[in-house]
Amino acid sequence: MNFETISVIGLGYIGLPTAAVIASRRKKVIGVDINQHAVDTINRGEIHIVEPELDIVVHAAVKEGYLRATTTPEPADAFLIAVPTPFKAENGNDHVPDLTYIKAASNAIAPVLKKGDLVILESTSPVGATEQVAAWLAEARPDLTFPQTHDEASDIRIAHCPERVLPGHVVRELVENDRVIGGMTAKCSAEATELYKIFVEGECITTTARTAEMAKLTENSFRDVNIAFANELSIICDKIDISVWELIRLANRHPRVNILQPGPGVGGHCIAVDPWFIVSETPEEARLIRTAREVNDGKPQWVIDKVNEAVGKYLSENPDKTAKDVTIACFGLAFKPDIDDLRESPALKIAENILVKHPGRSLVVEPNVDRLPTSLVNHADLVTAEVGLTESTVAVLLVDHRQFRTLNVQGSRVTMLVDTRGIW
Ligand code: SAJ
Repeated sequence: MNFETISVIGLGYIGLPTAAVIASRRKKVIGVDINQHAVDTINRGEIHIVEPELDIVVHAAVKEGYLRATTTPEPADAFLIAVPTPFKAENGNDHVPDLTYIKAASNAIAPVLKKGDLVILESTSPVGATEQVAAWLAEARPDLTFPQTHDEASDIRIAHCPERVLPGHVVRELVENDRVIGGMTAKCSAEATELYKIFVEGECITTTARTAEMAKLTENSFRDVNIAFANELSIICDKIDISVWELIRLANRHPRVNILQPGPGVGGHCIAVDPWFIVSETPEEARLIRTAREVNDGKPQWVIDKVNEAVGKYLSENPDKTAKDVTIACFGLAFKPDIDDLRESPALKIAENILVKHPGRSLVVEPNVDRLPTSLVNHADLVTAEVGLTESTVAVLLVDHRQFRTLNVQGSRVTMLVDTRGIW
């Protein structure tokens, strides 16, 4: 199969880097997004998201004429769908996968599909979503045949190939990581493999669409369960007065033990979401996966309680003071170190909860943003790390950004410390 033109639907954190990397291999790429601002930005050779090295790749691809963005799908030989899959509340279940964006993307490309085209679903999806895409496309295009009815002889090939790249390392991981390729038929897998071979240096391993869907959910659930283990340990150790950081360092000396790091909770749009797709499908069986989600989702409140305890302790040791005299500084708002992404961030949630209610002075240190989010703008001042340390009574470390690792906290005037990352 010769892929002359490849279309990427959804130009976000995954779609845009994928489109740009394919274009860098001198393939014509048409990026499609409903966001006119994103489309205009990309067509100027600029980017609307933060990801190292991406600006250079997009700029070159647009300048050399291989990448173009538009709001309306155009004919292509292959379509990669990379749109969000959040969850929604439905019939008393708060975490049902929401396929609205995938359905909209399927309906948008259906009119331009032609015999011989390949459609790939990259969005993280509940098991069965690829078959659902095939059903939506077949409904919209009764003049074409699809794998669910015509097997290897179908006009259109369909596969699921989940993205697995780590934010902050996307451009490298897109090329280097292995890909799981789940075609609805063997031919679908083979053609999808050919497409990924254009830019993937890792291995392309084929399986069924359903197994590929489950593989992605499994990877993120595995990480969530392991982080929950670390977070639970941190709560246990706090109660029995043991340093969890030292404990994990020691336990990890065992050749078959590798405990992850506790923190203020699990953020981002993947690890805190995807395990629910398994729980939602098999609620009776997915007991450990559900509990891990609950442990990690409960951690921010535990940190908030710790901060309130620290303030209470300071006030009881200083009876002449009131809460108004206490300055609280939160260090970090992002969902993980060294990025500017505040979406689904436990650090932001904790900072909002503490600082919005605090009657005294509130400070935020976040070296990766130049202004506070609207939820905090009237409640706190964005300051440098030095100001945060010199002027606070209670310092709360929420994200282990590299700038915070070298701060001289012991030599500062901070009276109370709440360190959720163990770097101070
Ligand atoms: N975290 C901890 N302790 C740890 C590791 C992480 O508290 O030891 C927290 C982070 O601070 C953050 C959250 O977990 O709040 C998630 O961060 P992450 O770096 O583990 O993962 P993401 O969400 O940035 O990316 C994950 C990756 N999945 C796996 O590592 C299995 C990535 O490869 C996926 O492509 C991505 O999800 C995705 O898009 O699904």
